[in-house]
Amino acid sequence: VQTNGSSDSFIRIPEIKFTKLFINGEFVDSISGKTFETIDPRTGEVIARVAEGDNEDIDLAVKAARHAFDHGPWPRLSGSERRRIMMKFADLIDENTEELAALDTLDAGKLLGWGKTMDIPLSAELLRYYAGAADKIHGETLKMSRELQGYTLREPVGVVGHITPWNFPSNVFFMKVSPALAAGCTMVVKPAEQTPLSALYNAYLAKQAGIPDGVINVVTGFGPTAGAAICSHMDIDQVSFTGSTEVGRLVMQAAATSNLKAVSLELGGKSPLIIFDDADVETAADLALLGVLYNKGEVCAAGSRVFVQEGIYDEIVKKLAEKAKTWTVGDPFDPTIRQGPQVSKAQFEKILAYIEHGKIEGATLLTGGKSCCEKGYYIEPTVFTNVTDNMVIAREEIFGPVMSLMKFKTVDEVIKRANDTKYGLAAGIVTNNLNVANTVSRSIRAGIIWINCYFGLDKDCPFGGYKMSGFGRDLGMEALDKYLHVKAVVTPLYNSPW
Ligand code: TXE
Repeated sequence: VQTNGSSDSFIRIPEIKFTKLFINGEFVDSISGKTFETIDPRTGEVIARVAEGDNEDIDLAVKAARHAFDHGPWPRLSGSERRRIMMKFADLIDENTEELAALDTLDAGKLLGWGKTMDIPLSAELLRYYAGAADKIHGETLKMSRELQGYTLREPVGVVGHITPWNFPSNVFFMKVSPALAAGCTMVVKPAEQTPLSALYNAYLAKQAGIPDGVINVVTGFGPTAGAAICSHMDIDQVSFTGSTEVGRLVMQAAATSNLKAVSLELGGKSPLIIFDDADVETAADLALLGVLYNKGEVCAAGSRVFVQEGIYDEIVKKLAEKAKTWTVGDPFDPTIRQGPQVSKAQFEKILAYIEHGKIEGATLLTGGKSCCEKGYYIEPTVFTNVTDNMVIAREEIFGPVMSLMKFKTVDEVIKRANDTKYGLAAGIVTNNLNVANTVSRSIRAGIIWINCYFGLDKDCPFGGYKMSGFGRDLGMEALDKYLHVKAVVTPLYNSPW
């Protein structure tokens, strides 16, 4: 592991322009006047204090969104008008790429280089992708079997609550906001308390683009207060949540005991990457490291369980050890660094506790295994070998740069073991054997399968889970459906009495 803390010349800290709630087109203080600290994970120091929204602020934001939905222009505009405004919004995201990427680097410890070339451009592309669909939302003519004629309309579901996590603050914001905008919904967004800054900046850009007041409201604050208020609100029609499985359960409970609002959940994972004997060792090792170290392992689809077939196992172990040593950890503003700090002290400590657990359970530490750098929440890329299926590090989502390596013999065996998890978000397969790739991809119960790649994801590719990884899809045209009701309209065909 190479660390870097020496030169500050590459760091350009962005100015923090927006720290208040964004309700009905205005930046306002929280009703209580309370604020909370957002922390720089590179140092543990405070970046800024941000307005702390609670029940009453959510209520105000919902009233604004409801008014904008029931009486405002947004749902009534033609699809092409909505498209035009969303395209403008996307252009503004592009123009502010530097600033937005730097905010996520500061708030979440994400690599600035990746933010500028991947996260923020994808955010703009998400807006454009769904903008392109805004004028193509239509129903179908029904083939009725009796003497009736019928057709369907697709109408916006109404006021949507989006609750987002801290690992991809910009991308998840736009994965949810863009299709909801295209559908004609209005919304309240509650970003994660660890990373509130880019969401507020996005709200500002939305206004500049001409999104009418009340359509996008952003209430920063904590989960058990502001987040819970969204889930139990009687006037929110749908909630779209990305976060932990534990909180996903609370979201459903609150929806069930309030107004039965529709729910979609994108939750955790413990995804398998399966490397077969015929794989190229170099490529497979690179994929395995990327799968678990990308975004410092803070990825719901991380390939954290790596199954390697026995014939290639020793070579892969050797290669992983070599490659992990060259993986640089340090300041995420530095373009030469590959891994920044974990998002928060809580996550940092949680990951280190899992690493200790792995050692106690008897797994062998191949690389890493401890924190690094003088300050901040940095952890070495950590690879455990000799992991067994029932160890805690093989079963629970660690959400950090920690790989569990396991050996297998046959295709049937690895399918069974890969599926032996409560999660079902993603899986990777490395092989040149088409039959094996086809058999395994159809047998794994997960929402996305990557063959000879990992994180092959784009705006057009539906993303979501099986089992306790949740339900409903973000991305792709499937995500648009989430924000649309289907209404059937029926008339008699020949003046019949009914
Ligand atoms: O998640 P939370 P945390 C997993 C990952 C991580 C663990 C804990 O394993 O280590 O979850 O992270 C809001 N009602 N993922 O504690 O709490 C919260 O404010 C309504 C996987 O940060 O689930 C934030 O906006 N909302 C994941 C969002 O939920 C509530 C991404 C996520 O936070 C709430 C993040 C409540 N009662 C963590 N309590 C993924 N799927 O990518 C919290 N929130």
